[in-house]
Amino acid sequence: MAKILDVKGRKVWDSRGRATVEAEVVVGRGSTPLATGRAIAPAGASTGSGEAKAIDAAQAVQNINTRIRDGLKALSASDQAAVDARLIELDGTPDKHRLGANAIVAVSLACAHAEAAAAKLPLWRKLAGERRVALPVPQIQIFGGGAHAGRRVDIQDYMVICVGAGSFAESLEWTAQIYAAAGARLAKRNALQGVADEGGYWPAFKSNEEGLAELVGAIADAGLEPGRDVGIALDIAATQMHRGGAYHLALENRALSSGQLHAMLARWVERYPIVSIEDPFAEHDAEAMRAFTKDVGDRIQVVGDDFFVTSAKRLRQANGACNTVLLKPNQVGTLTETLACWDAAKAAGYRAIVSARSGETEDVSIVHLAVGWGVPQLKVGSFARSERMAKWNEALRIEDSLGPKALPFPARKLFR
Ligand code: 2PG
Ligand code: MG
Repeated sequence: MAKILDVKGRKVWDSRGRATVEAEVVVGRGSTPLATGRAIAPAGASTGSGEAKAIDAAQAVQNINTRIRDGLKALSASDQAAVDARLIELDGTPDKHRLGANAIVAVSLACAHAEAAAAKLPLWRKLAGERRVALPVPQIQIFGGGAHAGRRVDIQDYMVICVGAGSFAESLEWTAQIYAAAGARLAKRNALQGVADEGGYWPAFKSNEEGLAELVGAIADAGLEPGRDVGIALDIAATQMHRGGAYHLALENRALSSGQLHAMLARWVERYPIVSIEDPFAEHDAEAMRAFTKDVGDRIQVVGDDFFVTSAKRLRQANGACNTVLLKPNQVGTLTETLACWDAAKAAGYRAIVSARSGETEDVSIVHLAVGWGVPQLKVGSFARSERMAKWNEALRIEDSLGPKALPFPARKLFR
């Protein structure tokens, strides 16, 4: 059984040019190294208050090179739960701020990579064991707003889900056409202001609803049928617009009560081919979340991101709020806790989506988690910028390597 021989931290840089943490874990037998695993912590911009806390990257690196290395040495690398339990114990705080959630998530993931490398398996295969796997259905951003684009529009993510696609590769083919069509439409109207943090277009819309109309137009321009071939997914990231008990739509210069926001979103669900809405209400507005799920949850996914912060405990207490959970390893800190949230979701009959953060890197670990754990959806940002494309391309490689051995692509089963 391979043991952890060494753990090393390093300061590296993310897609927003901000410092982040890379970890390397060396595993071996006796004192002979067998394999090294490496992972990088991502970072959010629209974070939930219940998230595990990242600390200054230089401090997090120092913690890896001292307390974490000393604490993990000689542990069995194959026992991910024991490694993660040790990390939690070494930190000793409920929100992981002592060692830093960025230090902890990088080490936890690097350990999984090292273990897979020692077994000479891709990480997804190591996680799946003998189980057959499917590629996850991608949610791909076309327009970016909110905290990722100077709040030029209030809605954070306008995304597409290729509900009629027969494979991951086909989803990307369609998305490429939609992304190009959307850019051309905006450029023609002089409404293209650049590219937001996750690679989606940063648009000059006059209202938030205009983004929906433009998206439907772009899908049609790409020669696809809105609703039948391609559905719309939104991340309202409503915590970001909630102040003093009201939801502020800055673009439209108005503030809405929970009930008014509910009515607006329900009208959008009637009018547009929406299949998924994330964080429609703020993280503490559980009553509104429940009422909305009751109203539209039989037709669309109601996704909790800030609302659940990848916590199995919060999911078990959801009591009818949302029907889908976003899984972000750095929101909770370790792989074991992320997997526990997915297990809790399955037990409660909730769907799940593995998600990247707005600050990302070339690290593609989350693709392996989605495939290996059998999570049927993946959200990685838009269809531009290499920190996004690296992940989509990794999924293509996995699909290619599986060939006919893959389980059927789940898009049509989930959404039609
Ligand atoms: C979200 C994520 C990714 P952030 O809200 O879902 O889009 O954003 O990483 O900034 O929290
Ligand atoms: Mg979100």
